Amino acid sequence: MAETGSLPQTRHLATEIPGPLSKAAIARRNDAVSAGLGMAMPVIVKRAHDAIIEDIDGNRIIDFGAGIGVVNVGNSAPRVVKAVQDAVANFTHTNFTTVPYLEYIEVCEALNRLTPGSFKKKSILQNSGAEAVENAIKIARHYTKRAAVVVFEHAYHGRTNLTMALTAKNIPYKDGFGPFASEIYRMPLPYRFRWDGNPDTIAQDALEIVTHKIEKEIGADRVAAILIEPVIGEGGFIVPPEGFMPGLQEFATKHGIVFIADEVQSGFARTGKLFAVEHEGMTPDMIITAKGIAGGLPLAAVTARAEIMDSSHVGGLGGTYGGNPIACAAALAAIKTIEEEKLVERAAHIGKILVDTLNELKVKYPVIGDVRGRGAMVAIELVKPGTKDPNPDAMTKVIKYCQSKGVLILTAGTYGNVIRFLPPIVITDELLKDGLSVLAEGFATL
Ligand code: PLZ
Repeated sequence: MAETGSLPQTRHLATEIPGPLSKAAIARRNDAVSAGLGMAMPVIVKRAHDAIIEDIDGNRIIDFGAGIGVVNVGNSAPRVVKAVQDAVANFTHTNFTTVPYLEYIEVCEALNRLTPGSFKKKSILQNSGAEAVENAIKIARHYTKRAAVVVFEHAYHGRTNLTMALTAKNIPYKDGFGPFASEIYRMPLPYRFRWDGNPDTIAQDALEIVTHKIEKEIGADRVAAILIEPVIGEGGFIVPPEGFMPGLQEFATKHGIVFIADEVQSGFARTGKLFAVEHEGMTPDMIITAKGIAGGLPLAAVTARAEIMDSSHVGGLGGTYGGNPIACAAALAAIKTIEEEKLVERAAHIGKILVDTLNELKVKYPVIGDVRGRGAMVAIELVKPGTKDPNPDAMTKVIKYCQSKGVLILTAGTYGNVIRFLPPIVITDELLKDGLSVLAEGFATL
């Protein structure tokens, strides 16, 4: 199904960016909407198909962000649009714990089938990644009858009170928003680019530090869960070194700790596997999914071993909208799109183009300190040339240049110096290369 709605998959500048209509609408935005919300790109969207966003001035912008890794199957993916239209005409809401419906059951069946691990699994559905993370911790605590939760440096898990506590970075996520939930313990993360120790033994060394800290500072038998992003997302697309996560899971299993993978950003074909943990052949006890699961509709899930999911009392889990039928229909269509359009393979192909091109740029521009990622989840970290000092100014200049030429690129990183690439996985090679050529121009202007 190569339909692209009615939007040509080419970049086109009709006005300067932002154009006059966007400027006027953004003035209204600033007047009506809380100043606490950021704005990555100053344009107002009119419609979007596949990897092109058209703004209200008629500019066609290349989408390298996919709504922060959400529309992996493309903006307004044809199967998703059709499924939503059909579903909304049948019923809009009953609440699954009032009157159940098949779409919810089928999404859970799909998750239980698609997530790694041949053991019996069960799922619940929620509205957002943060809500799913909250539920994952709730369930793991109830199951283990323990309180402590282990998280890592550079982690991002959401903006609710518990998930702010789980998140590492103060500005902008936590500052002034506390007090935060207790019993959260943060461990060092082996961040290869910034690791002082021996790069050859990084996984083993980090593992020793972390397990020692858990045993001596918390007590392994007090820990309910170890929670980690298999590719650290907002923290800067850091890939934990091979062996670190499997070693952690082994430690967790030995001590009766629930090992949880937060695949909210890395999941659903993004990294060239359906789930990022598959790169190391892992089968986490529990997997949290959201974003890419439903092609742009709000849906999230917790999937885990059946005995963990069944440990809560009846009525202990729930929520008014969790697993909304329209979002579930969208998820079934998104999953079908991933399978039928072979988007897992496609993500690996996109990743190769990205990494090859970015490595060429790295040779030419010493401001690029590191190129890293998995599949179509790739980032570059910008530094002051010849050092590892973060260079957020260069990042801002390059991003602004790209925006002015009609390319939307997102940032990330604890030090605010990472440019991340998360295009819809249906992006054509031509459009991807056009966007990357604009990026190269951006580096040339520095
Ligand atoms: N876990 C790994 O990446 C969301 C945040 C955008 P929600 N990341 C994008 C922003 O600035 O608010 C995310 C994630 C990981 C959890 C979440 C939270 O998912 O759907 O935003 O709640």
